Amino acid sequence: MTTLRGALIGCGFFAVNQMHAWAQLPGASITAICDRDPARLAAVGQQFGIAARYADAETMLREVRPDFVDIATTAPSHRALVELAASLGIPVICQKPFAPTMADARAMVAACEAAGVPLMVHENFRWQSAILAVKRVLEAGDIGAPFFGRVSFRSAYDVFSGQPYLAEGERFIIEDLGIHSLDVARFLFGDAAAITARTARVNPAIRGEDVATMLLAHAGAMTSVVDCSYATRAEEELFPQTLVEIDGAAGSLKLGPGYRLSVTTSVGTRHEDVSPELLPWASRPWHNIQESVLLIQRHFVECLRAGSAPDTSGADNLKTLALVEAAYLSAATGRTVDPATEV
Ligand code: NAD
Ligand code: 89V
Repeated sequence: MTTLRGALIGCGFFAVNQMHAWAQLPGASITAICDRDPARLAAVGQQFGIAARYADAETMLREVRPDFVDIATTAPSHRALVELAASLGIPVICQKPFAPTMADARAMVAACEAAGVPLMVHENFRWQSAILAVKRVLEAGDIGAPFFGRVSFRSAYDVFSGQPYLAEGERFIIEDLGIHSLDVARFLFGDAAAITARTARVNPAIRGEDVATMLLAHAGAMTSVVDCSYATRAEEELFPQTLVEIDGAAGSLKLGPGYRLSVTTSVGTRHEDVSPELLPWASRPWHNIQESVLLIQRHFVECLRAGSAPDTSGADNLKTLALVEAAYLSAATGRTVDPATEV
C-alpha cells in the first residue's frame, strides 16, 4: 500500500491535533506545511519534523503536488484554497465551518464536482465515539422509532483564550459550535425541513451570540431540540461533551455526563461507559474531540482509496450549513425557516 502524501495549510491552534492524527494514521503522511505566519509555521514544522515549509499555499501545492490537501484555516480563506486545490486536481479535506456564506459553500462543491476532485468537510463531532455509540443503539432498533431528540452542549469553558477570533465575530455559537450539534442532529435524526431558533448574548466581552436554542422538524413526527451555550456555569463543567436524549416508541436513551450511555426498554435500563480513548498525544478534556479527529481523517483516507464519497462530503455539509444559516434567519426574524428553500 503506497502512503498518500498530504500537505497541510494553516498551522494554528487546532491543526496540531490534525498533525498528530496524520502522524498516527498508517497510509497517509504530511510531507509539506504552509502558514502565512512564520512563527506558527516554524513551530509546527519543528514539532512534527517537516522540512518542506511554505508561506504561500499555491507555491506549495504546485511544487509538492500532494495526493491530498488538509485545509486547517478559518472559514474566510476556504473558498480560495478549495478552488485552488480543485484547479490542480488535488483532493481536499477542509475544516468547518466550511464557508461564511452558502454561496461560497455551493461554489466550492461545484468547483470540486466539476474537477472530479473529492471534497470532505472536517465535521468531526459525529465521529466522536460516544455519538457513534448512540447511533448504533438507534440503528439496532432497541428503542424503536424515535419521536423526540435533544442534542445539548452547555458550558462556561474559556474557548476564547485558545481561539481569540471566536470573541470577535458578529456570529459565534451557532456558527462555531452549534454547527457541530446541528450536524449531530442530522446524523441521528435525518434532515430537518424546518428550524426555529432563539439566541442570546450573555457574555458582554464578546460580539456574537453565546446561547442558542433551536427546534427542528424532521421527517414524520420526529422533532429535536438542539441547544448550546457558552454561558452556562454548571456544578460540573462538561466541556466539550455533547449530551443526547432520545425517546422512541419502544424505549429511550440518554448520553449523560461522563460519557454514560443509558438505554431503557421494557426489560429495564442498561448502562454503558462510552468514554473516548485517551490517545497518546491527547489531553483532557479535549480527548473526545481529538479521538474524533483521528477517526474522521481515517475515514477520509479510506474514502480516497476506495473512491467513495465521504459521509461528511462537501455536498452533505451544505445541508448542515443551511441549518446554520436558517437558524440565524429564524433568530433574526422570529419565524420558522425552511433550510432547503430559504437560505
Ligand atoms: P487559527 O487562527 O489558530 O489558525 C489558522 C491558521 O491559518 C493561522 O495560523 C493563519 O495564519 C493560517 N492561515 C489563514 N489563512 C491562510 C492562508 N490563506 N494561507 C496560509 N495560512 C493561512 O485557527 P484554529 O483555531 O486552528 O481554527 C482553524 C479552523 O478549525 C477554524 O475553522 C475552526 O472553526 C476549526 N476548528 C475545528 C475544531 C473541530 O473540532 N473540528 C476545533 C477547533 C477549531
Ligand atoms: O470544535 C470547535 O469547532 C471548537 C470548539 C469546540 C472550541 O467550539 O471551536
